[in-house]
Amino acid sequence: MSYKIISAEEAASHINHGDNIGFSGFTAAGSPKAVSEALAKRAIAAHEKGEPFQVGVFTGASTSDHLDGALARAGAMKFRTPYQSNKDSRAALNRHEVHYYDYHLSQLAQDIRYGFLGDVDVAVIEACDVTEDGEITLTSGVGNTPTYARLAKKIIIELNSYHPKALKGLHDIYEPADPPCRREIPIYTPSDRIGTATVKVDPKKIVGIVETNCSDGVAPFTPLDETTMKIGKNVADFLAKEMKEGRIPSTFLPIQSGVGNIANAVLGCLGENKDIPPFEMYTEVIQDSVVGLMKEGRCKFASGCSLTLSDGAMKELYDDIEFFKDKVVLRPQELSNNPEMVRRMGLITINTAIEADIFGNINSTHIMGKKMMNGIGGSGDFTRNAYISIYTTPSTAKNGCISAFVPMVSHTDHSEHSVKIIISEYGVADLRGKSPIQRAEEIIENVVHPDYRPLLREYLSKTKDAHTPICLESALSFHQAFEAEGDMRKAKI
Ligand code: 0RQ
Repeated sequence: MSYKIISAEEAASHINHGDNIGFSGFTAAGSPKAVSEALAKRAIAAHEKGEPFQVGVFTGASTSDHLDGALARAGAMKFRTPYQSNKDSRAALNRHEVHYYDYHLSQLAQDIRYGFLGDVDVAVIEACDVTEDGEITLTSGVGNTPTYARLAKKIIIELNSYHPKALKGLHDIYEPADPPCRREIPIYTPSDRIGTATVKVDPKKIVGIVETNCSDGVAPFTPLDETTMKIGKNVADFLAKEMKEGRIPSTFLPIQSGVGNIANAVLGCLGENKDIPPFEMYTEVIQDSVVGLMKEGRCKFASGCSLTLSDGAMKELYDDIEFFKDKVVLRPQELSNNPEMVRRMGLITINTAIEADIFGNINSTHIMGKKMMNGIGGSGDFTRNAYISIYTTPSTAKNGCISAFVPMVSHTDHSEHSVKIIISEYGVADLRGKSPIQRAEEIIENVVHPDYRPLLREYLSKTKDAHTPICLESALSFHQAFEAEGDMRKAKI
């Protein structure tokens, strides 16, 4: 190969203060690991000399501590988009040290192409292979890489030998044309392939290759607790009943499932419920549970943006790559989360809320309306366009001192007009076709923790002659009680 093999430090020296960098990957999967660490060291050295050094960071979604953590601790980020979940970057953006643009994952690539967010100066791309003519085979996550690679003035490749070259053929790389020339994206079922196996770039833009051998380091799931299992079972029972009663076709519909323990439990429960036929997924993150479900024949196909798998699950998949290769496709997030496909294929979408209000508005992002947790991620892409949009949440947090169901959400990500079903460990609130007062009664009686039902009934009874009976004086009383006394049960309605 005629590309120059360089150290991570030399690679970082190609990046200048003020540059915008597009990083490959989606979650820890496929995110660069070495160049970001070297860049953080470069920033620290510059700061010690009294020189400024900060870059703009575009990613697919969250990354790993090698990227968000290292750059946040070094004070090396001036700007960050579209989603993060690292504790140090979360702290930095809540302190306004990093300006965070929390944005729908499906839309970022096109907004960057439209020129809304400035240039992409450098793309840093994790690959398992690259050819002389600039064909890059990505690793476990795609994210926005095709757009970053095409727009960047310079490209740095992290060639990660942890991932086998046999991954070639797993990816489906495609960028839609921009308006006014855009046509429909011709994906009609989760397994349709419409693009190329590799990201093609001008080889002259590749300034060097950094060799690594490093897993994505995704943590395995914690053992499931009783609450999580009940939520999973409630989701599976609800979907089986919908199918039995003819509101979901007997062939079932593709599933989108969010990240985290609850999402993992929900998938496990769907797999176990034999009233639900073997299903397909059209989702963004393919998690550990999917590997087992595929081996058992319960999940027939998964289209996603990343294989966000713990090392153990990744080994299972890589050891049997030929079995999985015709059952998995990895696409750019512009396609895995595209509203056009979500609506066309009729996705059943399942995401987790931080809190919901009794009228069905959802807060996915802000703690007590102020502090950013992670970001909206793909939840908005999916919820608005779903066949059935489901939100799951435990009914309480922090030993019962926080109710997940409040009079008014302290921040709105998904409105009452898009949310169809809410599920907690207590049951299912079906909001379809219901007025605000009917939705409030459905939520209070079916999913709220019994400790909080009397308070919410009292709140609802306070305002008469109003289509949406909110009470301005006590709409945020649950949050005020938590901030003042550490317990929402002390709310004054
Ligand atoms: O706190 O970590 O201190 O224990 O919030 O809560 O219940 O463990 O839930 O890890 O699944 O995260 C919405 C953040 C849920 C996530 C959110 C506290 C709670 C705990 C985490 P601790 P859980 P999860 C596809 C779709 C947006 C993006 C999205 C998310 C911590 O699912 O980021 O949907 N979603 N993407 O104790 C104060 C409340 C609270 C609360 C929970 N009401 N007030 N704290 N907590 N409720 C994926 C992608 O887009 C990549």
